[in-house]
Amino acid sequence: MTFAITTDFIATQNAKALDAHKEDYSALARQLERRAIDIEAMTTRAMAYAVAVPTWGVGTGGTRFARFPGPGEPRGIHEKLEDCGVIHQLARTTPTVSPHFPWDKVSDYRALRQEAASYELGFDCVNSNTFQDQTEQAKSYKYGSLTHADKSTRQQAVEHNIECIEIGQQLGSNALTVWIADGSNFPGQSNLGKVFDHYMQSLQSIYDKLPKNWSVFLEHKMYEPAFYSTVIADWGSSLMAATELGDKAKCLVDLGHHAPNTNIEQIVSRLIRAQKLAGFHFNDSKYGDDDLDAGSVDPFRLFLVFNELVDAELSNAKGFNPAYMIDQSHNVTDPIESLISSAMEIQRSYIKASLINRLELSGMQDQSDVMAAHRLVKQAYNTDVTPILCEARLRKGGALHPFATYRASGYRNEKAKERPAVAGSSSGIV
Ligand SMILES: [Mn+2]
Repeated sequence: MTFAITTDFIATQNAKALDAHKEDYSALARQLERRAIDIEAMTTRAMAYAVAVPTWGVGTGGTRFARFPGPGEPRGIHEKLEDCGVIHQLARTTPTVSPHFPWDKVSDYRALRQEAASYELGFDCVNSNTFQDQTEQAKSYKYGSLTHADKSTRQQAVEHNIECIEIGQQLGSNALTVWIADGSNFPGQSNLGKVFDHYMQSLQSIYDKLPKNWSVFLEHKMYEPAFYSTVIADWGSSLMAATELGDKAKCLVDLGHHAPNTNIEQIVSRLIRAQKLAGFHFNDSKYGDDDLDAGSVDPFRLFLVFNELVDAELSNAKGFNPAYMIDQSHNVTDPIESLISSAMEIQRSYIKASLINRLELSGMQDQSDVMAAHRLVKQAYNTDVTPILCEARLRKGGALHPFATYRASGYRNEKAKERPAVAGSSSGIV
């Protein structure tokens, strides 16, 4: 019998905090009422919001310098699902997981789907991996995968992506996310035009195998591991590729894959207009990384991204149906705590952006009333919507305070006893 956090335990913890929560919720309801905002509508929106958790996120991450494993790390997909289940059980906003292959390979995917369902989890986009070599792999990806100079290496990478689609179909997924590490470290190493042609040919072969109702999400990344040029480095290359491929191809925005100071919310707006926004990989960064927890460094930027998303949602922008996923590396924290915290910050940004009166803002913009428009947006950002998030979790059977409840449960200590460390685990390396 493995340790699990029980419904009774959550209820007991919630009971202790209930009176204070009710007081805060009523106070916020009155505050929002003065601004003609119905708190119930916001709570309903918070309850409906969902973001996927990556299976690799529940393992401790690392850098190219070192990895410091934490206690009780999941040793495979089954334990990863168990941890993802806890995140959703407490925070109630991560009902799907995004698997990664070959890391999450099993012999029976229908059984895996049922196993996930036992934690009230479903499967989101599947992720392929041609950025590292696997044992038993014929061709190496050292000099590239989908854009490699050698045709048979490109073919091997294409076949892996097609296999991911087949696995995804069994898991109930409907999208494949493709990120490649291909690029170069030296001027002259590769022909910048030719590698893009190779990318297009390889992607076309994958695109042709997409089942009905499936999409392929193209993820760009400015640099790393290639440091001179990356084949799909920016949203321009991504949009070019997605446009050429067709309607089923869209551009995925990873918040950490841009140059510092890039106006990401504007990119989001452009992709929405082009009907090419696939969705997000949420994380945060200070410099050129993509590893920090969503909302931990620059919550205002996260809010501004959601300002564009909510605007598109409420104006019924054509073709707007983004997939939301967290993609970050947990090197110094308990991954479950980080993912709970990030899921709550993402949901918080969504609700804050929902507070903005769009009609009023549009009027101010039309009048070029600069400061009034800015203050309206800032007022939403400055509103503490915590009681709304608490209420949403409470109504969905989650924890009023997920972080505190998780700590009080002793889950990590129990798992440390059940899961002795294993050598060579690839979990968490992103
Ligand atoms: Mn990513």
